[in-house]
Amino acid sequence: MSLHPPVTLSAVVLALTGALIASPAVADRFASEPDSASSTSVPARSTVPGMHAMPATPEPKVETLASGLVHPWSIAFLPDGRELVAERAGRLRILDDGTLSPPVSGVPPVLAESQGGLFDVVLHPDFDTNGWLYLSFAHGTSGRNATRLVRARLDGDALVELEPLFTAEPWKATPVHFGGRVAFLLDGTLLLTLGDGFDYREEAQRLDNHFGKIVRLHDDGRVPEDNPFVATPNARPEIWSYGHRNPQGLAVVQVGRPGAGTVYAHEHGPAGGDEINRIEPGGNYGWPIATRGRDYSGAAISPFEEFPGTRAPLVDWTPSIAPAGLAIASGSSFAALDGELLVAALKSRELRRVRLDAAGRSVGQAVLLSGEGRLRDVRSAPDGSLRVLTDSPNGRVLRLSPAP
Ligand SMILES: [Ca+2]
Repeated sequence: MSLHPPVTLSAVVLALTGALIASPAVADRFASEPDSASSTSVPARSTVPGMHAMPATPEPKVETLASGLVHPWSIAFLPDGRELVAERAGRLRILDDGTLSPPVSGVPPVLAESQGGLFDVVLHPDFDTNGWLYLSFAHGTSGRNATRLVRARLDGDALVELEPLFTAEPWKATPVHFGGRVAFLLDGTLLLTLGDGFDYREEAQRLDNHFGKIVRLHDDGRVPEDNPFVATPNARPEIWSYGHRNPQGLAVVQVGRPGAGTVYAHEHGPAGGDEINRIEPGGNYGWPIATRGRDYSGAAISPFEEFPGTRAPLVDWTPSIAPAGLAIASGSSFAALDGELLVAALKSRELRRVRLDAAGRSVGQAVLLSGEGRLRDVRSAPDGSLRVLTDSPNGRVLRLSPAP
């Protein structure tokens, strides 16, 4: 018997894992994932679920502000009117009056494979005075990676003073289901969404890891003392909510709005079971115990669509639309949309409006935009217009405003 059997076993497992991940057969394993580039599924409109009667959708005016972006993932608005666009390939660009800058220097290396890459770019609420911007991305290799959050300052065309703030643990061996959305709460702390890594879904129900979680941090990465599980033995203290699959939409109702501070997130189900949830501290959002989704094989994941102790979604989309970005309409120019959730969808290739009642139930859905391909993100711009990012190797930034 070897003196070091664990080392030998680990080496074998690592080698096998690496070989498996690199093989086309296993890459195809993720082909049904709506976030994978190989996905080309376009359902007929009649199969799109969840549509209810709504007041007539205003026909927006659509302008293309930029094109030629490689899978743009998020956009942020600088105080001087310029916009920052994150491309999944690992580049940050400045959009200035219709002109895209060369890539900003100083962006950390990202794992730009499969679903990995540069994800969110979000400004600190006090960006005007402190200059911090936050980036989330896939860090590592296809066989050993994690979602990471950093902050840095923008100095001209460079990121400086880069500070790593958080890296999800443990590392995973799948290049998919990273989560990666970031949003600040009204108290100045921030939330970061983390996916279940696809192969680790049971871990979403355990508190000793970061798979399938939303975590909450101070703006400098410290753990807030009032996080819900700081006193729970063996729990990761960063956890804010758990039981998520792959949350790629996150939005907070802003000050002065009804329900200020309310947090909404959406997440990809497997085949079916896409959800919008209202996120509350300590909440268990059910995955994979409670879901309406099924495995891509058609096999049941769980016999339970609801389960005691888990939060039911506000909205379930079965079949899936593949929600990938979320904004809350401010109404400052799209008065008809005021307060609605706006969802960018990959698979159904649409920007969807979701109207909620005071109890948070979906009382109406409608399509605001379609025909532009897979949509990755939607944001409310300071002037009340919307930005929509198309998910493509030749991705675009669209500006939506009410037609005159
Ligand atoms: Ca759920």
